[in-house]
Amino acid sequence: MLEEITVAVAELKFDTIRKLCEEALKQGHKPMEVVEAMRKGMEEVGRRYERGEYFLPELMIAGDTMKEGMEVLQPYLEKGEGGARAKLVLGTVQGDIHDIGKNIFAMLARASGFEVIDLGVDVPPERFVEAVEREGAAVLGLSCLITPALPTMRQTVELLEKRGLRQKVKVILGGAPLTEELGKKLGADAAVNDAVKGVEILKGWFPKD
Ligand code: B12
Repeated sequence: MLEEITVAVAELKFDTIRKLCEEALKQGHKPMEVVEAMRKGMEEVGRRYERGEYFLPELMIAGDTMKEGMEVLQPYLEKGEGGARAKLVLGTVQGDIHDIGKNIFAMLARASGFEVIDLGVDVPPERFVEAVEREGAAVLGLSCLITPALPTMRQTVELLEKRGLRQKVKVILGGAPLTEELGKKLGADAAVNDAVKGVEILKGWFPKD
């Protein structure tokens, strides 16, 4: 079933994804297993794009297909613990408009009791820093999927430092190209390519009292 979902995303089967996700949940698969199956399909879409078999329109249909599937899963992912552990400002960095992974992380963080202020996509460093200051956020989460936009993550951290806010806020980076090592180079406290791991890190930073 999960494999079928991966193939459906890779083959851009927008019309069947909803049914497949519902079926997988009925069969007892966890919502995050279904998300992961779709994410694998997206990886295959990326490979086909690199090989010149898919073009921009196919990337767009793939994005819509995964969003359609996420609509089925959203209510299950949002079922949460309630209460607020900490405030998190989140967004996709300037130069990048990918938001599916960011939105998944936002849902999971909310379900774990974090208040998420989502600034959307293509967010310049200045807007992130302003929001952290205005909201008194304890965490800044930055998402990035394309390598040319990675330096903006570093610039955002540097601007936090300049404004004297870096000590007050934990910075977590996420997105397919991120590794722990790269995260360190970019000046973050953590970097992951998996939303579940990201939320585990947040919970470690802000345990429930
Ligand atoms: C769908 C897609 C699109 C859609 C995006 C739709 C949308 N609303 O997001 C559209 C069509 C808009 C698009 C556009 C482009 N894309 Co595109 N796209 C993809 C594709 C196929 C899937 C991305 C995706 O959603 N994956 C599924 C999600 C669930 O995975 P994820 O994002 O990694 O998120 C997970 C984790 O990383 C984590 N996470 C994510 N963010 C955060 C944040 C935090 C704080 C935390 C803790 C965790 C976390 O949680 C998620 C769940 O575990 C990828 C292929 C790939 N291999 O990723 C290419 C890909 C990312 N795109 C690529 C490119 C080149 C482009 C374009 C430049 C194409 C063009 N010529 O115009 C443009 C970019 C425009 C721009 N300025 O941003 C390249 C990037 C190459 C690179 N290394 O730079 C890729 C890798 C394809 C490829 N193999 O070449 N794309």
